[in-house]
Amino acid sequence: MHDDLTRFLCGTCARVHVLAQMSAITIASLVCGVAPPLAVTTPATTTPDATTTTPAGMVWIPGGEFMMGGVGALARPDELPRHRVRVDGFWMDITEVTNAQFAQFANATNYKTVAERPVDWEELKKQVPPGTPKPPEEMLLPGSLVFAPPSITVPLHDASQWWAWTTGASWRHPAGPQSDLVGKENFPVVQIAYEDALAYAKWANKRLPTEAEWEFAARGGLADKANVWGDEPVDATRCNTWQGSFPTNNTAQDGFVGAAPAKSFAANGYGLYDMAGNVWEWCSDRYLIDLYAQREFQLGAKGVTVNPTGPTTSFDPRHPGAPELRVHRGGSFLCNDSYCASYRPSARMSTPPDTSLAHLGFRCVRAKVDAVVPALSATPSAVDAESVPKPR
Ligand SMILES: [Ca+2]
Repeated sequence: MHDDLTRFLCGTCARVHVLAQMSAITIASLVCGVAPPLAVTTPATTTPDATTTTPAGMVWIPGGEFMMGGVGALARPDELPRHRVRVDGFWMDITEVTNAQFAQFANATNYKTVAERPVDWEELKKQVPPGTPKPPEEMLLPGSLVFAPPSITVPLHDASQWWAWTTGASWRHPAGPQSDLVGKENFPVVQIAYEDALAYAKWANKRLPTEAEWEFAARGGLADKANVWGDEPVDATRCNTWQGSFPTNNTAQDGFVGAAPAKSFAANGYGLYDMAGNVWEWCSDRYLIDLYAQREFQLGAKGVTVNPTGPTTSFDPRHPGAPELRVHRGGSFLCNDSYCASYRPSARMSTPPDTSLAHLGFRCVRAKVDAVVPALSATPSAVDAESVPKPR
């Protein structure tokens, strides 16, 4: 019966998410050599006050202008065209939010994550074809999607081969009810839905980064580089990804079959850890696959998008039934160049806000002016191009 629910959920949520990963290599092959000319990241536009105390566990990311979008042959269509974006400075968590940090929040608030609640059929049925019958109650028990690698080679177009809906999976039991967090206090929290991340951020007097802020920070002050460390290709010393043949053989050459503890690999130029690989990180923006093309169409090739907060609608043809999709960035321990190179700072991915996954977490930011955390309703600025119609 769980297979049936897996199809329900995969058909609406995780399946497209993973299909997007898998299709990366195919899509990337279509865009070789089309990246615009290189540009230079400009100096900071804002700085923290001299009297401002650095928040614990955060680092100041100087604002500036940069070329947002994919560099090199692995860039996918949704990362293009590269275009000018300016962001103000902000504080950012040095690491992904850890299990220990999320436990502080959960213990203080008694918050229950989406995965710890029964599946809401009224919400789910909005994402499945009309007339889809309601699953049996036992299939709507709390749970989440767990990576369950097959023992034999499977076609990479069918993500249901390695994602399994698992009753009892949650951030407390990320690999299913038999798993726990003992000894993993410093690992990134996963099985976090978008609304869970928002709830934590509000409690912490922080917010999620916009995807522009996230990409600016991930680049670490390096302009026009394919990776957060430069143009050198990924290898097992750089970050936590998948080595071996996905999804059957994980050689863990980098030392980690699954997630790695925070700070297991070198920080980027801004002192941020795991901006490449390890676990995906939610951003605040809605996902729109051709957002960058629409920005260029509206502002021209030399136009500057300032502090973009994302479009007002979301759309991803890989996920046509989803009423809403949110962006996540950074890739994960499941990224492999055979189908996905999303450890790159420009890589974008979409997932419905009610979906949690075994490789999806987050980190937070705090702007200098965030004395009170603003609502994350994604209000476009006057000069950005985010209020664009849904493409057809
Ligand atoms: Ca690994």
